[in-house]
Amino acid sequence: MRIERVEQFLIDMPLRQPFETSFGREESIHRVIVAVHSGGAVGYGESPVELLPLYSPETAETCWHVQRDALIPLLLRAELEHPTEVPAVFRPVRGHPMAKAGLEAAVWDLTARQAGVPVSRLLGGVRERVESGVSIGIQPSVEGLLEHIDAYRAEGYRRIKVKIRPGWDYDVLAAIRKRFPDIPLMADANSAYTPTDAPLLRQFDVFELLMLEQPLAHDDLLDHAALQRGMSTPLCLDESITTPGRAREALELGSCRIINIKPARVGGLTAARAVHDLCQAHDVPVWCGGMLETGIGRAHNLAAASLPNFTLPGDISASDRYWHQDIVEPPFVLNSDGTMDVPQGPGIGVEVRRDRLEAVTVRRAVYPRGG
Ligand code: OSB
Ligand code: MG
Repeated sequence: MRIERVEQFLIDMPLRQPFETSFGREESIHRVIVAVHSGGAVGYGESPVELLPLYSPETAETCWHVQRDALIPLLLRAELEHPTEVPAVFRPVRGHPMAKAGLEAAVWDLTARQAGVPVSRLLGGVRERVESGVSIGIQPSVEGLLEHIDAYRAEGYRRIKVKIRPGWDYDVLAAIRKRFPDIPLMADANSAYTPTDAPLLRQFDVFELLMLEQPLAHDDLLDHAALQRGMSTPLCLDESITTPGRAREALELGSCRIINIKPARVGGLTAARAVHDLCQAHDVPVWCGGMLETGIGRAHNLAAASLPNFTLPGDISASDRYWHQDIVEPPFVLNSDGTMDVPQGPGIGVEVRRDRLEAVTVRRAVYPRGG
């Protein structure tokens, strides 16, 4: 297969509710959507980058630049048999996993559409439904947070994740446990603590959390290993796992007992599957994280989450938890049992509404083969 044309869209899409984490507050998402064309078919992918390098070192502008000047020229010269060959095409370019992941995702969608199979099947997925959890940002008040938890529980979400940071942590978790003693609960610090906070973090053990996600530095493995040795709560790494190699190091060091796999953070679905396989060999469960994706990235995340070792509920929530109107149709909905269907149609199994995509596009570029 030859990619004949690549389109890039920088979008700015308002969130229904602002999302606040230890690193900042977002009211709308800025990210790069790509479309790859071949033989009259089109595949879509999403790079869930942000405006500023606060979660990941990548940004919307670095993604745009690296795709335009480095990755798209490589893709437009390649001859591909299968999407798993894309990482080798991109190998000369160091880093920039999200920029790579968006393009690779589009090739997965295109290839699966041409073969008439879902991306999930092409990847080796085994599940037609995955368990959904929800990630709740930092709220103006504890009472407000408890109300959100109540509402999401009523909708059916199977696990609640709350964002924490210094000053919004122990007392908040204690209030949640008082109101909801038994719910599957976890906390995500997005690297807001340092090793000197270990005595406080160890106190979280009383809350019997499913896990504590990325308490320490975004690129650390050693301090997490030391913290894990002193805590009964399983640690889960998100930011620190940027490649399958980093996952191998974390598993060898004992830096965590669970890994949050975001396909975009590790460079794409091929790398996500490699991290999944490594964790499975180490008996370490994984779950699929999210980056407030549009329906395009959400569909690719669902395909990843259909792999067998994704045994914990993921941050793959319904479209209406994020958007007034998603850019795909049908939107993603939560089943009453708290699961979400993995689309079974060709490719990502949902249709991209070009009119809606264009309505949120703030910059567009087209790159023809040989152009
Ligand atoms: O740390 O998992 C994270 C959103 C943006 C950046 C980082 C994270 C998140 C979330 C939201 O937790 C997950 C989602 O609902 O997509
Ligand atoms: Mg996280």
